[in-house]
Amino acid sequence: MSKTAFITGIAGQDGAYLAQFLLGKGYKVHGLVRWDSASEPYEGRSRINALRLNSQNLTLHMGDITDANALTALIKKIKPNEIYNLAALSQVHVSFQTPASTLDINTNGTLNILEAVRILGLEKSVRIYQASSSEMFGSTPPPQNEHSSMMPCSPYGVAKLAAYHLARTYREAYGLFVSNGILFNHESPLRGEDFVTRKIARAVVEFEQGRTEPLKLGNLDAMRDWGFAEDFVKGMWLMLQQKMADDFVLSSGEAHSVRTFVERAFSYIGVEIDWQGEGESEQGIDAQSGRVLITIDAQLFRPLEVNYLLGDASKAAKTLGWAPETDFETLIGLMINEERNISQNGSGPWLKAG
Ligand code: G4F
Repeated sequence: MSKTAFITGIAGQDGAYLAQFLLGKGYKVHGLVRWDSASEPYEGRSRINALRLNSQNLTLHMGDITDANALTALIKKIKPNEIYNLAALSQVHVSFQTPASTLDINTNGTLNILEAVRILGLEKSVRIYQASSSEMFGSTPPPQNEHSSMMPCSPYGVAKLAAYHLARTYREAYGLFVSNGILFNHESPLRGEDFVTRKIARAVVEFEQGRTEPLKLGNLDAMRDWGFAEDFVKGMWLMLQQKMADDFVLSSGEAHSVRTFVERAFSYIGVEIDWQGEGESEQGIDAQSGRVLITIDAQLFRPLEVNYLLGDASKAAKTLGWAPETDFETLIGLMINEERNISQNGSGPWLKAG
């Protein structure tokens, strides 16, 4: 008999790829969609539309991760074998402006899932994936793995760390099968437009098509371990296929600065960037034409920054047999190519027919 999965945050990048992956495995997939994710012109809508076209086995439910009663009722009705808790406020910079709602969504939202499973007595029949984050490591020096200290530097990181500990506590106290996936940055053409990789990929294509206004960026020197989201959702699923629940880092194992991402993305369209000036006056110039392509906007800096993330996913490799399949250069190329498709056709062939 086919398995049933419930994905909170199905309208997001990871939710869309995970739904596609699980549908391809014959799962019945139920997804929780926040009311404003389902309305135009929110970008999540296009991800959902793409999915809807593909399967009868997908059911979307309007709801909210912060509504404990409704969530409990929904889980009781769906009777999932697996729950993937991906719903979150995921923009780190926004979490500084909305710290209380970040904790409500990212921490209490997770608690609502754990409590629902416990209250409904589903401890033995449901497996839970909790979307933890490398932001929890914060200022801990690289490389980071499951044993590294957690020193978060944002309300987002703090909220995710509390959720991580709640998951571990429910695992030990009540025997819930709940695994934390500690995921380093993972990108794709489905990434929200205010994350730095998508912002850069989009701007590069716009420059290719005649954009004149420089791209404004913040901290160019932050180091991130960027992988491809589609590779990572397989790791989420693998975590729930193990005998025991556990916690796993998923990462590409390579770190690059934002500056390097910019350089490689422009180099993909044949433009070499020459950096001039310092601090807030620094500019990225087209080495050939002398045109200013990048400027710095102080407003895009965060009150506190995570400087260096580099994951060590050797535990996932050994235990899950998981490895990233898409390298940094390939990721940049596929993001730019899809951005070209989006600008020409209005949408890209992000999701394969499944
Ligand atoms: O793309 P970002 O906004 O991603 P960030 O903050 O690393 O968080 C992402 O990865 C986490 C996993 O480590 C997730 F948990 C989280 O939900 C999210 O998916 O920023 C990446 C870096 C930062 O250092 C930021 O300061 O890029 C720097 N940056 C420079 N200019 C910028 C910009 N970030 C954004 N969003 N926009 C800019 O203009």
